[in-house]
Amino acid sequence: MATIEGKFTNSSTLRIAIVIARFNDLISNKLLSGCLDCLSRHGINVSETSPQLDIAWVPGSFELPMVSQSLARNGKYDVIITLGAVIRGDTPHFDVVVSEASKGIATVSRETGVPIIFGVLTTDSMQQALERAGIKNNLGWSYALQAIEMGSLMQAIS
Ligand code: INI
Repeated sequence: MATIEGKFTNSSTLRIAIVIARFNDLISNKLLSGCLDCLSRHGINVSETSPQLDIAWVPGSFELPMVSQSLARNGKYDVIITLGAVIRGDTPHFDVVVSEASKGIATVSRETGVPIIFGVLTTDSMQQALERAGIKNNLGWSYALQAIEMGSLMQAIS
């Protein structure tokens, strides 16, 4: 029997892309800083000149799947992290944006074979979003951890 699982001890070999939405950037920037903190503490070079990390900015969460697809197809990355925030109270088309972002990201991930972490906060209010982006907990940190695990797991499988 083989046990196949991701590891957190050899992250310095992972090639990572972050795709991040500018919409609600008060929140997405906080998710990004939590994410970078976790990556850095796991030995990943997060400097401006890092050869293992690229960050792509898109207008909103709706655009996350398309840019993730382009990055996944170029074969350069072991894992992609998407970051964004869709807030129901401020968004009449909340359901459309969330549904397109989540379905699109899942589809791209399956079709390209590159794991893509769904780091889009979907909340009822700005208060809830703030709580999940740093006031109580920073989910950006968790998304980074999940990315390390999935990137490492896929390396182990292949
Ligand atoms: N994009 C978000 O990431 N969050 C939102 O809450 C949001 N709202 O409120 O509409 C949002 N809209 C922009 C959308 O993602 C696209 O960028 C836009 O429709 C252009 O395609």
